[in-house]
Amino acid sequence: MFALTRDVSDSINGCELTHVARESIDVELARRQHRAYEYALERAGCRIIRARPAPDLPDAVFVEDVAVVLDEVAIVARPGAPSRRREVDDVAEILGRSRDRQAICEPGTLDGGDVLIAGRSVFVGRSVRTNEDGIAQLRRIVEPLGYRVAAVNVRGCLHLKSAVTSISEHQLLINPEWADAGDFARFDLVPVDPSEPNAANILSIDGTHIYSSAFPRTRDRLQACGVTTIDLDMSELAKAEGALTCCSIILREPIVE
Ligand code: CIR
Repeated sequence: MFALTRDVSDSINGCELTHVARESIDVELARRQHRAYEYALERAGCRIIRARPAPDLPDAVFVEDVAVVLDEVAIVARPGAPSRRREVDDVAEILGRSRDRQAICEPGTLDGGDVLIAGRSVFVGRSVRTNEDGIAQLRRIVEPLGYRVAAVNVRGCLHLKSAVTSISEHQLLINPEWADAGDFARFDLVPVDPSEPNAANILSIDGTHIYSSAFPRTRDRLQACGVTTIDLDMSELAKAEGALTCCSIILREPIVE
């Protein structure tokens, strides 16, 4: 497996923020935390492929948002925040070397953080970043390939994957205040501890679960369900409103380097 990542940009203190107040980010500490994240990805069996650094693009580390990758096709996103649109070029170029590539076009907007893939189901959040046109374009690209797209509502957070992520094929971690549990009725749902609203983002790769050390109560809930986590301190990227899934794109097919 491969994980596409991108270094923390020098300009990260100019990042987009929607639901969190601006706090100073220690860039060097953010880089160390990001390296530890890459190391955890390696422990999970991924080979790291880094996109070229983009020092002038503050949010470039959050590669998840710029593409949605399925085995059959890479869909280049059109981020809802105009400041993030130039992030797509390098990542699209890398992905296009090894697979068919499609793109979300104006007037559609779509952030990869709003797309949760569970088997052949593709859940897309209607969020501040992803609009109906973006969802319709995604549907037109993936449904002919045998995927089923379900648009779901998200509230109170940035992206769908701030509210719900996969633990395994059958199990999701969810903040039911931010996404409706009824939209995910066929899954076993593990709700976050109510005192930890941001705790629903877990990065699960073939049975290895990478998680933030900021959410001990929810981690206890996960452990009670038999889910053991690799815990990382991601304090600096959390100040940029980023979580764990945001910092990589996981691919099963090789990338041509
Ligand atoms: C943004 O607002 O776009 C970035 N500061 C954070 C993006 C986090 N990405 C994600 O949740 N997928």
